[in-house]
Formats: sequence, C-alpha cells, structure tokens
Amino acid sequence: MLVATLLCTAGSGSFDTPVSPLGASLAASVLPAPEHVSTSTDRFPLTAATRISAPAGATAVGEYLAAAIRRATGLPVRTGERGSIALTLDGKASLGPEGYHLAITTAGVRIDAHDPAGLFHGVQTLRQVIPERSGAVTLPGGTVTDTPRFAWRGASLDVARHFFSVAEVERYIDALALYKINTLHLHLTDDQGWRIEIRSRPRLTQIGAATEIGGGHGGFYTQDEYRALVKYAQDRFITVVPEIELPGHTNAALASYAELNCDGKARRPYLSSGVGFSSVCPGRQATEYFIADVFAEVAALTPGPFVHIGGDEVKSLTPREYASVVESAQRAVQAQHKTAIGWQEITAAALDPGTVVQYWQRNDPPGPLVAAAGKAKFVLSPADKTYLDMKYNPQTELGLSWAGFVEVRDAYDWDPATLLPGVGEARVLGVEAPIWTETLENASDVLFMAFPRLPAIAELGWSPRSSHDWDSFRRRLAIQAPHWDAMHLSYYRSPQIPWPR
Ligand code: TNX
Repeated sequence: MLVATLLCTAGSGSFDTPVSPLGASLAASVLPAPEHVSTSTDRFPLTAATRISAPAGATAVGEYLAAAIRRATGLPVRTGERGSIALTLDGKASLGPEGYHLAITTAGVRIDAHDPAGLFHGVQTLRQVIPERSGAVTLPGGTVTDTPRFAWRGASLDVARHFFSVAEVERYIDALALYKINTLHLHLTDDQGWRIEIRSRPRLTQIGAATEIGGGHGGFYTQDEYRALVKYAQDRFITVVPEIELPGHTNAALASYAELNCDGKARRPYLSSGVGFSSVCPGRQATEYFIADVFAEVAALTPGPFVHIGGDEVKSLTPREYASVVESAQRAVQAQHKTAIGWQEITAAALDPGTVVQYWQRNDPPGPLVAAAGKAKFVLSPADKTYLDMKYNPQTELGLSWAGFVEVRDAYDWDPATLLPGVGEARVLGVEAPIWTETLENASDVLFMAFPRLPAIAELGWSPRSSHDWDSFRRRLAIQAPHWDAMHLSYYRSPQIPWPR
C-alpha cells in the first residue's frame, strides 16, 4: 500500500532517471553498485508500526537497523517477532561470508545472508533507500543480489601524527560501515607519537605518547580502550589491523627507550613532519626483545588475522640492516600466529609466502617491486588515487599534495586488476584508502578529506568490474549527500558531482 503523502520514486532503474534526494529507485541509489539489481513497481510503506525481525545469530544487526531507521525518520521502529522487515541467515552458501540478497516488495522487506556480515551489508544497502525525512516513508521495490569483488576493502587512519580519541575513531568507523568497508588499518606509531599502551614498555606511552605534530598533547589508547575500539569495529563487521612501524618512523620509541638507539642515547621528541631519519638499531638484542614483546602484546589485542609491520621510507640503514629488522618483525608476527603485512619497501627483505605487500608509491617503476614480491598478495593504495590526505585541488585548505591533487574522478577511475603489471585480479587482496594526518587535527577534518573520495575506493573494492561507470557513480554519489547532511558528516562539494541542491 502506498502512503499518500509521499514523494514517490523516480521509476525504472535506469541511471538516466533524474535523481532526487528522496525516493530514487534501488538501482539509482545503491553505492557501492551491487552485483545484480532489479527494480519493480512495488512500494513498501515504512511506518510507525513497522517491526524488524532478526535471527538469534544476528539480533544486534536488527537493533542496528532499527536505530538507523529511527535516526533517519523519527519513526518508533523496533525489533519484534514476524517483522515486515525480516532479516534471516537462510541465504545460500554461495553468497559467501559477506554477500546478501535483498527484496523489497509491497508485502515487506527481506534480507537473506549466509553470515551476519552479509546481513549487515544488506542493511547498509537498505539504509540508502530510506529517505532522510521525518514520518512515514515509502521505499522503492526491487531486488539486490550482492557479493564483494575483493576481500580487503580498507581505510587507514594515522592516529600518530595527530591523536584521535576513541569517540573520533568510532565516528569514522560508523562512516566506513555505510560503504561496506571491512578493514580499518590503524597507524598506531610514528616519529611524532606512540599511541598504544604496551605494558612491558610503559615509557612508550609515558614519554612517546605525550607529543604530536605542532606541539599538541598527543595521547594514547590504554589496552582496555583499544579493545573497546576493536569491539566497536567488530560490531560493524570491520576488522582492525594495527600497525607498529619499523624500522623507521620510530622517533617516539627512540625517545622513550635509549637502548633502541645504536649510540645508546634517547632521542628528543619530534614535532614536525619530515620522514626517513629515524630507525631502531638493527641487530641489537634490545631491539629484538622490543620487537618480540611489542608484537606479542599487539597480537593479543587483535582478533583479526593481520598485523602491519610498516617498513616504509627508511633512509638511515643499509639494505642488509633494513632487511634484518623487517625479517625480525615478520618473525615476531608469525610467532603470534598472525599474518604480516607491510609497505611495498618490505619486498627488499626475505618475505614469507603469506606476507602481504601494501603498494603505495607510484614514483618508481613497479616491475622490480612486483618481481621481488614473488607470489605475495597485494593491497593497493596508490597514493595518486587513494591517499585521502591529498588535496582535492590547489585551493583545498587541508592536506598535502606530494602525490598530486586527487579529485573524485581520480580516486574512482582505475582498475585494481590492471594497476600493477603482472599482478592480476587473483593476486589483489583488495584496496585501501589511507588518511595521513600531518595536517588533520580532528574528526571533521578527516571526514572532509574522506568524503566523497572514500565511497569511490569502496566501490572499487566491492563492485564488479563490469559495473564501473563514472556517470552512474557520480549520480549515485550525489544522492548520498542528504544522508551525510543528516549525519553531520563534513564533505567536499566537488564540482564533478551533481549534488541535489
Ligand atoms: C607517505 S605512505 C608516508 C607517510 C606520510 C604520507 C603523507 C607511507 C607508507 N608513508 O609517512 O604520512 O606519505 O601523505
């Protein structure tokens, strides 16, 4: 039944349909673009009486959806038995761990998945067709069958250059969940600050956490706070990958423990943004113990399979010295039954077959790097496309520009399967959009740089290659804006996007 007072949908699923912030069709609304989508003339009325049922294994997903609907519409929608919105875990195994099937008909809404993560992603799709306006609303009919292209759809956040509170990181996690990002890589240590409590090395946070770029107070997560953050992400089906940078980007550790320096002298805190100068002393017993102890504690805080060992931009070691520290870090991670991932420079060390390489730097020809990587899998973060700390254009106040200006189309228009010669689809674990925070001080700065480029990287990670279409993408991106406005997410109003108003 149709609720009479409502603006209705724009009709068929064609991307040529003029998009309106209220009531666009399923095909015209969903971002990342789904694998299969069909639209129908059915309409589902969402009212104060609507109830959501969820299976025992995913009651929290039902509650999450109910809260999202209440936030968007003000309707007192709750979970209950035999809801007209039914979430089930009866989906086929072929949907995999993250896929879902969504059907919106006049009689009701159903989301079927094989695993709770799939239900959660289906819920994000449904949220995108719920208009941001108070009172009863009508949802456009149709079906979606959807599975991701890549397993690793990441965002990373540098909490070392500037510190971000647990609440700020949670706000970013909420934004990531909207676009089916499933990995949050936290850059926890760098020259300017050490941000995670390590109980066997208390000075790391007593001394190393007290600074940040520009002279602010810094900060760190206690292990309990960090555990809560990991849980908050996990509840949104996002896996946290902690990064402990080695051998370089370590001044905060070198300032905290004199024994990590070859000359045995503690370094002064570092508050600016140069790179490449710092390194732990290779081969020293103190360094080996440090690496083993730190990764043991970090791995114990990590339910996910990956721990990041850094490895980028070291200018103060010989190649042999560099490789020896990377290999120690890799061993320490493996000793904790985790898989190591590191920046592309780690291909200069002897890598174990499972170790993952994160590609970022476009200056060097990729051939030798790919050859050195052997059979390793890649996470792709090309700086000139995925670095969300790059300015959008010369006028952008925040951000850097060493990799160029990155407009929305630059972030979107590339294919992960052809970026690196010799690294095809099967060797790409996924994509990741990093945010480095030399110039970013709070959650609103981070969101402004992430939106609207983060959804572009999310779509490259999730959607089938065949759906890649800039014009479709920019129209679907445009109608995200009312959601961002309602959620108070700051974003850049790129002139490339046909924003609704
Ligand atoms: C390069 S990406 C870095 C970071 C900087 C970033 C700034 C990478 C592995 N290293 O240390 O923060 O550029 O854009």
